[in-house]
Amino acid sequence: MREVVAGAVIGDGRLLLAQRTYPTDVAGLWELPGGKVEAGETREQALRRELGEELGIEVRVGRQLGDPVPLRADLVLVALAADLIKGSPRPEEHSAVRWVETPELESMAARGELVPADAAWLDDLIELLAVR
Ligand code: 523
Repeated sequence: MREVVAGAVIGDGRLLLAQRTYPTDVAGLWELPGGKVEAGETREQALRRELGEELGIEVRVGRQLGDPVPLRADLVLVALAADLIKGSPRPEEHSAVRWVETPELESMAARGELVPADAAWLDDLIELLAVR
């Protein structure tokens, strides 16, 4: 079983979303940025590496957010809360990034603009934003 780790990155009280470019079924939709955990890495190390490579940011990784979401028989997606500590996200592998507050997140979810797996965490994300 492989894991994909996704970061619920908070900066200035807002949540970071990144727009996917592939695969075609989710291209154009918005996700919590992250990627696959490599052999020998912890989830935290994988998330810090992916956010550095994809967006050029440094984060402090916190607790697991919500429940893991099965992607395929051999792949599961796990979200971790994180705080931006350094840098300003520049999309290297995404088409765009944006920082959102709860109302915008809710409208995006209602319009079906979130990657389906990530949409399962909507309530957890709203709760995370409420305590920041
Ligand atoms: N998701 C997903 N939500 C989400 C992420 C980061 C990933 O549903 N927030 C899915 C999309 C892909 C799979 O997880 O089906 C792998 O994510 P990807 O492509 O971001 O991971 P990489 O970059 O490590 O993997 P490859 O480029 O595919 O090697």
